[in-house]
Amino acid sequence: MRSYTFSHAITRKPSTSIIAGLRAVDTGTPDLALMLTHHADYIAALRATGAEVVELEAMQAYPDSVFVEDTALCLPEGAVVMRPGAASRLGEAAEMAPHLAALYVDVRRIEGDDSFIEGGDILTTETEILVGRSARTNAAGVAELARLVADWGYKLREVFTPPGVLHFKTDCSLLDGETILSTKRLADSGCFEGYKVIHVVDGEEACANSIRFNDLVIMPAGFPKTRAVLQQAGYKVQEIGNTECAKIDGGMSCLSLRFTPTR
Ligand code: CIR
Repeated sequence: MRSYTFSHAITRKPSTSIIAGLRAVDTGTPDLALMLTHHADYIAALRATGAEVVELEAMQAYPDSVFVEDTALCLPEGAVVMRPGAASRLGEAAEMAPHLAALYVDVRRIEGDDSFIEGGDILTTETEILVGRSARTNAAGVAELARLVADWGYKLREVFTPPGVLHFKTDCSLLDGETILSTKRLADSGCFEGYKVIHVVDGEEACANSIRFNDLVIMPAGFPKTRAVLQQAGYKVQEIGNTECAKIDGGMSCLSLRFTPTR
């Protein structure tokens, strides 16, 4: 199950510049000390599954650089360095490239001047790669990624992130080889036809951004109804505090790159 079993993860420490992180709505200043505690809990959860976690140093120049997921797509065959659509984040991707090159033989890049794509818009399932067009990810970026991964035998399907939603995975997560956790607003678009869908409970939409990482479903703390649904469905759930990242529109998937490099 290559889509949710992983030998490695990469994370990056949040820096003091986190207070300048991008956000759609201002709900207060993130508290770095509390965020660091949550971040350490998150890394401990990844490690508890047996994975090796590479912890990168904080980068002051990039306030949102804790959200490493947006900088790359990591597949067993190789990694693709993204071109983030947020101008303040473009440079983060190049900073990630050498760390990927240390673990992969094949590192490719989205290069077109007009191509923009962020990892948060990409959901890799067992059978395909779903990419949501969004304010950060455009048609040229999707087309360029489709060409790069076709070479490794992957089918890419372009879908659409709902208006006003930051990333495709803000609203969904992979739970296993055939099951997706999704908000109703995203699932209603029909993009998960053929999959089994578990809906997040109404009022708990913010926990749709969770991750399946080896034997764990790691979800943000504070969504007891959806947690109970997942536990009843047989998933082993681990909650992690996310109050500070949530202030700058971040969640469980954004905080890591997860992968098993095979070459
Ligand atoms: C941003 O707006 O880019 C950050 N404040 C949040 C990025 C969250 N990343 C993700 O969902 N993959």
